[in-house]
Amino acid sequence: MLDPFGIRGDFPIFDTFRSKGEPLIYLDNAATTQKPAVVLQALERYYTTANANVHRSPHRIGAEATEQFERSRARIASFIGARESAELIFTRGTTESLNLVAGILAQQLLKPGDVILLTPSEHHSNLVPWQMAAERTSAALEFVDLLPDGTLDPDSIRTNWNPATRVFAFQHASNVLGTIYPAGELCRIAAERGAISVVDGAQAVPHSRVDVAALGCDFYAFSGHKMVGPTGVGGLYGRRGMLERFNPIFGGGEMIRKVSRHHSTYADLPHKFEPGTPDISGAIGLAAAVEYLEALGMDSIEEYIADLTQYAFGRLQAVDLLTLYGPVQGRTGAISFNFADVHPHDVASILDSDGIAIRAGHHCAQPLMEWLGVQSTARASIYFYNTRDEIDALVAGFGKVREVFHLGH
Ligand code: C6P
Repeated sequence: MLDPFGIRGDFPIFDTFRSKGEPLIYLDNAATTQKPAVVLQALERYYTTANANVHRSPHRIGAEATEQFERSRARIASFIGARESAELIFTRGTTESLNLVAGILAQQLLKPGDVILLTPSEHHSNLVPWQMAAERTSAALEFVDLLPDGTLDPDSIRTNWNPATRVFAFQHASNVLGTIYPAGELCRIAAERGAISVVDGAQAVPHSRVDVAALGCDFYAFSGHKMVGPTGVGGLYGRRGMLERFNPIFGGGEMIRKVSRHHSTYADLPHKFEPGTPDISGAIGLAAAVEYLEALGMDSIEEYIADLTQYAFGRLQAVDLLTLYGPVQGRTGAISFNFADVHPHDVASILDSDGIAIRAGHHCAQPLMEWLGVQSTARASIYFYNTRDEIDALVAGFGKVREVFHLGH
């Protein structure tokens, strides 16, 4: 089992708050995670020892920057189980990755009458780009049903499959319900029926060992900042066959082989999908994050988060007037709830006055809020540096909310 107290020493922000004498109980990890010193040092080291543009400059420092950037790609690609580093496109994060896939498929695949299949629990990042693609192509959006606890029934997806489905886009884990969906089985259903699978892995990669090749997905999107990496960098995995099949939709420097006045040919993978100067330090910082996670062990991280989440669920279930959403088992550390009829923003503000940081709102999943029959929820989300003491403090915090709103015990 991981030792969260030792691990917390790796994250300078906890020392910063301790030395200010302010508590920081950070339970907003599904929004973004804190950064360990090794990631911050990797960013500084790059800028102080090897800063240059990549793939362009003939000088030594340019070669060094390119070498570090491509080594980072290989490290991250291997972390997610890609067969080769050319299958990893650097992007700004999950949102950009999903927009890139949806834009490509809208331009080069989808036709009127085609179906894009989604789940009702998608983050707006895996919904709005498909709405745009549907508008552009006159394709239709369809949604699978969620079971009452927010899980999916693969058999009913098989039974109700519309043969016009060209794309099945779904999240690997929900940022609201915490549900982990059976991504491998869903990708298989799509593949057997000739549809392209697009997986939003924003909430899965930080929590468990993801192996995109074993999942058999066509595309897989993730963000660095939710897995102790820097903001502004993430990735789109694309199976080689898929990435070769499609042309880039953004043009510019370094994604070309030959440019004449009226025509261009494109570079090899992965560069044809990476126009312009990439986030070099971000990629290097993300590789440092991946190394940090691997040193702790993704299996140990998953086990620790599962254990603490079960502890949190047990304690929260015992809190009177608290409604919890999502499944008890088979989930990540994102726990959404409502407390009596107190507005989630008020709950979050009162907890914040005790140094407890949680999120409140629709969590960029408005159709899911509609499905739950609520406007918004509060959400505590756990990562591997959280402790049982912090969960206890969260539970105690509801006492203060009760007092402020004069709710009975
Ligand atoms: N969810 C949350 O607080 P970006 O912003 O591109 O890094 O990730 C977007 C995204 C896509 N899919 C899922 C399932 C997500 O959870 C997120 C980000 C954050 O829940 C910010 S809204």
